[in-house]
Amino acid sequence: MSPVSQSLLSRFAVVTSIFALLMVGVVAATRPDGGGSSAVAAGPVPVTLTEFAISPNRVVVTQGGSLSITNSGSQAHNVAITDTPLVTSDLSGGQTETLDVSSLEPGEYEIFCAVAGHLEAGMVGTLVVTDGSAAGDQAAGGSAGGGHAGHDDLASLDPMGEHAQRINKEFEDAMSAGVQTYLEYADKYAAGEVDKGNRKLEPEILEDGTKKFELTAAITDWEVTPGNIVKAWTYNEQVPGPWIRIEPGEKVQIELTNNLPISTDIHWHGISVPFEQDGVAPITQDYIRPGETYTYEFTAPDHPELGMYHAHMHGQVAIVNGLFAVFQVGDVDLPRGRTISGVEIPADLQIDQELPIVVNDAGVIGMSINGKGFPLTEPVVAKQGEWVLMHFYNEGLQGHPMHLHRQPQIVVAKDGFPLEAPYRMDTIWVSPGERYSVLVQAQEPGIWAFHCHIVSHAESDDGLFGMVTTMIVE
Ligand SMILES: [Cu+2]
Repeated sequence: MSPVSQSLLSRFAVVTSIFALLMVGVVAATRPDGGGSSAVAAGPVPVTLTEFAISPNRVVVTQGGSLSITNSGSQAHNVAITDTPLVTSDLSGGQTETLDVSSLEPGEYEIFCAVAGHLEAGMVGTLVVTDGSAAGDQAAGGSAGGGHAGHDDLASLDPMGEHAQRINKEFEDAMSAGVQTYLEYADKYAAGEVDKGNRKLEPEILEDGTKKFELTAAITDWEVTPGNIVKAWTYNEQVPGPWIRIEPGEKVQIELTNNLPISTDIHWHGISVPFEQDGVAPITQDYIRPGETYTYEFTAPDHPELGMYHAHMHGQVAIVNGLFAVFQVGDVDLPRGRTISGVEIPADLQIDQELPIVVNDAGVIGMSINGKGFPLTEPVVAKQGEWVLMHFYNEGLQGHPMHLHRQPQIVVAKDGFPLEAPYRMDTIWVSPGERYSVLVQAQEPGIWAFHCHIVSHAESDDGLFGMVTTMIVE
């Protein structure tokens, strides 16, 4: 275990025991309380879908009833009931549909969103069908072990009541367990024990100096969160795919073998290439069909560019499921010797680490940073005083405001183009297709939260998830 996570874990342990002490005090003050069961409505029971949660997480309905399901998210969602034929249609954002569940006998059922990847992202819950008796309803609301109460329930709880205590304990335990696992994985990352993406791809140098890179696109196993292995669409079996780095003016060949079940292509997003190399089948080239190998060939621009590469063909499936990666030509120009909103950038600035931060929010990968969802996300680890150059890339379907605690971020480039007037910020909105390059000095020791600030992309009833990591300053 590295010293930093050891100290972090012990700090974490201190926080946990403070909580425990507080809880003793609170438990001593509790009084009996029977609240907390979600109300059994006479009409359809409302259920809300968002990215990626079903609220309430424990839905209680009287036998013979129905659910009124509203998608309040921005992606398509549905609700299916495991081991039954019951399922809604795919609802787009804002749509509501009533699901008749009158065919179900009293009991507990699993409900989930059947859109690929959404169950894994957290869209799973419990449906309790009661027999309509008062005792049955109370049992439904009060039964333990059925997951956390949805947030909708919390307003009805007596904060000092026993039921609230139990629910709060579930929230705390889930939160603590996630953080503990994350810190354990921080050590595994430090030891090189985690399979990760963005690995730099070494080229073969051809006789005339051309750099030749080899890629294979296929559907392969990828661990998104601990133990959750999905069928990802990958380049060279990693998400994000290999980081390709070349210098301005270099000649390159990229040979792609397509082992996917559908045709593909590669678009060099943000890179100046000739028309016929732009990778938009069938406009600029023919489809690269399953089993075929195709070679892209071009001379890199004579100036630095910061791009990405991804499938263009059927991108709404291929990209979000993992076919995306970093393509970099040379180094982004940095504002050396300038002071930006109080942050002095040395004239002789040396970059200690350059890191892609590739975000995605859909497909089997789901809410993620560099192909991993919390608690399997990798921390940014730096020594105090070091400079880290991070490049944000958004390969998802939504914008994400990326927020780093305490350490200033100086935006030095947009889409790889150096800014005339670099600026400082702590939260940067990165839209799909965009790149932002930020210079970060590790200033203050600690484990600083670093996450998307659309909080439902970062937390669920099960604690932190998705687009959350930290910057660990040693
Ligand atoms: Cu987000």
